[in-house]
Amino acid sequence: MKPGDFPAEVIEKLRSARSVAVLTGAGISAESGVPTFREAQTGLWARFNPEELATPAAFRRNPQLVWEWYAWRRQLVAQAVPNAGHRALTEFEQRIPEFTLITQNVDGLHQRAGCRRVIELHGNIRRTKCFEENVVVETWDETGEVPPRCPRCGGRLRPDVVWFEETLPPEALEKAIQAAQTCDLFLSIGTSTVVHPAASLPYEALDRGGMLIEVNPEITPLTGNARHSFHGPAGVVLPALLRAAWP
Ligand code: BV8
Repeated sequence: MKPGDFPAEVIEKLRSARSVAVLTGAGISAESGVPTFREAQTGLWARFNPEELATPAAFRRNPQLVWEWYAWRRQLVAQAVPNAGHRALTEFEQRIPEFTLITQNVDGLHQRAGCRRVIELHGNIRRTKCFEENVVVETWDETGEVPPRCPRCGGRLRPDVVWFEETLPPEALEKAIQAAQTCDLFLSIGTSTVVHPAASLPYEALDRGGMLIEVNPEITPLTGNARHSFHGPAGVVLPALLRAAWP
């Protein structure tokens, strides 16, 4: 995509916007080699659907299986580096007075790209917490037991992510809704917009007159509601949009 490919009203909106809110999903990390949620069911994990692995019930049923799935994803994230899409959003943050980045991703790549105002709606795979006490645990004895045990209560350890049927961190969700309701421009990037309550955020912006723009190679349930939908990879579209707005 070339800077000239963007409608003038989008460039004008970006340059004049006081407040911009962005929602990202797994698609923005795809070009960093982190499988999207749908793709995370490849190879030996193809036998499971995500909701089977990412729920408290799945962990109670087979804690070793769930821990190892997250250990596999954690090493993929550890090897990944932020891509041009992540870096472009960090530059947007530096040029827009009020910029809020809301992510469903648990990979921490936005922060590693230097983005400061990141709201993690679904937690972070690089943190670990106690399944019983629900508090983050920094260190534990590697006894070989999988999952390892909490050094305080002996409960099992789990990734500090939000599983299906678990409520989101109230403060993060409140801030995200606030940002969506008060933005001039809402960007939905690399998300299939099927998982709630994250998927309702673009509509919070729409309902209050915010301009909605989508970046996704595919059509999503949101596409029909977006003022503009740029069908390309985030790592290509976002740098081009940045150059178009601030040549
Ligand atoms: C809750 C962390 C209260 C863990 C995740 C209302 C209606 C229907 C259902 C519900 C509802 N409200 C609640 C529910 C239930 C459920 C839900 O939404 N279910 C869905 C499946 C219908 N929600 C919950 O359970 C939430 N909790 O509501 O608590 C409660 C309590 C008890 C009982 C009921 C409710 C918790 C949701 C959070 C779950 N945790 N992640 C982990 O990561 O392991 S969700 C996880 O999946 C991700 O975080 C993300 O949110 C989602 C995946 O979506 P995407 O990120 O969009 O990824 P996906 O692979 O789908 O798509 C990638 C997209 O990128 C594609 O469109 C593709 O085209 C595009 N793409 C690809 N390459 C690129 C690209 N785009 C740009 N550039 C590229 N290069």
